[in-house]
Amino acid sequence: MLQHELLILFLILAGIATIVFVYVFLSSWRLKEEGGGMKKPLKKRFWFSLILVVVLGIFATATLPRSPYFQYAHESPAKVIHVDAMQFMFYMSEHAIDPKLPVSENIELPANQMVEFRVTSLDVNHGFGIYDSAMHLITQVQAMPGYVNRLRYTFKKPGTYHVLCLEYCGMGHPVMETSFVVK
Ligand SMILES: [Cu+2]
Repeated sequence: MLQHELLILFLILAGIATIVFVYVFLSSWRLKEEGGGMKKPLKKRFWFSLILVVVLGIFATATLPRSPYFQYAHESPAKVIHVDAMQFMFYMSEHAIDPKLPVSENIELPANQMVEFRVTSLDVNHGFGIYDSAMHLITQVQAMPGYVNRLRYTFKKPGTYHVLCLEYCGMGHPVMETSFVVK
């Protein structure tokens, strides 16, 4: 919800900035007729910036709705998985994990339904990277002490998925991994 309000606030501020921009440009047009106004290289830069803004605007409008944040904003997950990273392993559970006595469970997730991982760390920064059975990275999020990062994803294919740490976290980093099953 907050994201939506921020987007509207951003659009309003961007609109105001555009109006000011156009006003300055038009008044420099007028100055030109009076012998002042923008110098040539400045005018070129203006057009370049304007085209850049329009192109980026079109790109953002076309791609932002497809980002997971917008796509899943109003959906609730079929399953929530808690993930606690710790040197040098991952704890995964369907229940909240006790940091003093972390316990892992075997995880089975439904295919074609959105699941949410709530990812945090019990010590240093780690990365929570999910790989498919062919070891292609499909999605990832940071595991940070003091923060819970939510990663929402819909698995299309059943199979075994692997989790690797994506942030160098110490000597045992290369062996920091786990896996779960999608049915
Ligand atoms: Cu690591």
